[in-house]
Amino acid sequence: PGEEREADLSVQEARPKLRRPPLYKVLLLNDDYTPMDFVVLVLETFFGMNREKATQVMLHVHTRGVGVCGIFTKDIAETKVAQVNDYARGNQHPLLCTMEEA
Ligand code: NFA
Repeated sequence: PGEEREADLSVQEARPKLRRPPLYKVLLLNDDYTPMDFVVLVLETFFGMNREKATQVMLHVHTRGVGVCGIFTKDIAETKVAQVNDYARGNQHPLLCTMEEA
C-alpha cells in the first residue's frame, strides 16, 4: 500500500491533441481616393508581390471592395496591417488594411 503513489512523471500515456494556432487573412479595402499606383506599390513592398500580381489584387479590391493580400499568423498579420496603415497615413492616403481569422 502506498507503492502505487509513485507516479511516473517521465512517461506520457496518450498523445495530447495538438491544435494549430488560427491564421488570419490580411485584407485591403477599397476607397475613392488612394491612387492605384500607390496600392500596387503597397502590395509589392509589404506582401512581396510582383507587378502583375499586385495589379491583379489592386483591381480586385477596386472592383469588389475588398481583397486578400495574404494569410499569416496573428503576429505577422498584425504587423502587416500596422505597416500598411502607417505607410498609407504617412503618405496622406486613406487606404485601409484590416485582418480577420481565416
Ligand atoms: N479606388 C481607388 C481609385 O480609383 C483605387 C484603389 C484600389 C484604392 C484598391 C484602394 C484599394 N483611385
